[in-house]
Amino acid sequence: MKALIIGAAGFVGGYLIKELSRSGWEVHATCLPNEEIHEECCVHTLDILKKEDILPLVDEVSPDVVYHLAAQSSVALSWKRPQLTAEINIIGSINLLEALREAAKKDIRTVLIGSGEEYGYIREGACPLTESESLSPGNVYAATKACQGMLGSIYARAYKMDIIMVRAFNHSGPGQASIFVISDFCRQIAEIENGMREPVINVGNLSAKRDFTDVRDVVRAYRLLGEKGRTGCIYNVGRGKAAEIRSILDTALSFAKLPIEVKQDPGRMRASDIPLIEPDVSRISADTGWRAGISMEQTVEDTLNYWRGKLMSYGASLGK
Ligand code: A2R
Repeated sequence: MKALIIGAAGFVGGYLIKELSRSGWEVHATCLPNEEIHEECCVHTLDILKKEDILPLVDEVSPDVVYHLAAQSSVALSWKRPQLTAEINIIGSINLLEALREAAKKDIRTVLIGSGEEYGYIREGACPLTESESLSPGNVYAATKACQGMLGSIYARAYKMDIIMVRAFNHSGPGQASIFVISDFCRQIAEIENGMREPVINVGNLSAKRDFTDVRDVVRAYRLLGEKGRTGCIYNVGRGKAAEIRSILDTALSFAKLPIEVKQDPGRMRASDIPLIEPDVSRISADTGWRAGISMEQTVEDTLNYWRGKLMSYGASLGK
């Protein structure tokens, strides 16, 4: 099997390259001209807003499966730069779909990566959320991803294209930016252990329950969907068992090398925090056999060790 991963220089891309390569796939991956891809594969540069560049690349690589990861993926930035977010996530996706529609190879499977955020303001009692639950996006990023998914369904039906839509719930692991909660806790703990800050961890709402999956499980789901997913289908990807943020914090603190005080930071509280978000993952399980296998404890421990290593090499570079 030959894959073309669009937007592979981000958090998930490297893991997906490794997962596919390990499973014997030939992997081609794109990044923006100012980015780098460190995993072994055939690297191409591509900006999905330059629509004339996409078709020649697709025809040159002639992949069996295209994974579309390229996005403006920050919710916070989507409020500040709504036009940019819509341009990359909607127009960029249309550019890709149009190129795939015109590609010489007609049986390319496309996996569009969307988000659990698309469900948004969910009604009481809706969890676990099945893929048929209505979408009520609560931020600009989520709206653009819902739109991407709708476009995928439209192209699949209208042009008989082999397109699969994914709604990925929270995923985490070593290498993730510290704007995400597990990475944020782990980074703060590593900084405290390294003497870079007082032994106080700042936290937001600890009672919210969210569904966390290790990124290494998530990319395995993406591979299996590329191999066994049903054309035109939408798939939730998540553990299917939400955890209270408090329990994630407790797990992270249990790995800390010194006692740490917990401080609620009003700046980290969100006015409209939905108490529980949990997907139903029976569809992906039934169609591919996938289930999350890596425990939340393992994800937290590995992420903490990642930050410890990163701060150590940063310290070493400063001659500390
Ligand atoms: O924004 P940057 O400079 O970090 O680059 C991102 C890249 N990207 C683009 N690639 C091609 N053409 C564009 N016009 C364009 N704009 C941005 O897509 C970044 O390298 C990559 C997306 O990676 P992350 O933001 O790290 O997302 P992650 O966590 O790998 O998630 C993969 C997918 C995304 O569609 C998320 O929205 C979804 O999974 O949850």
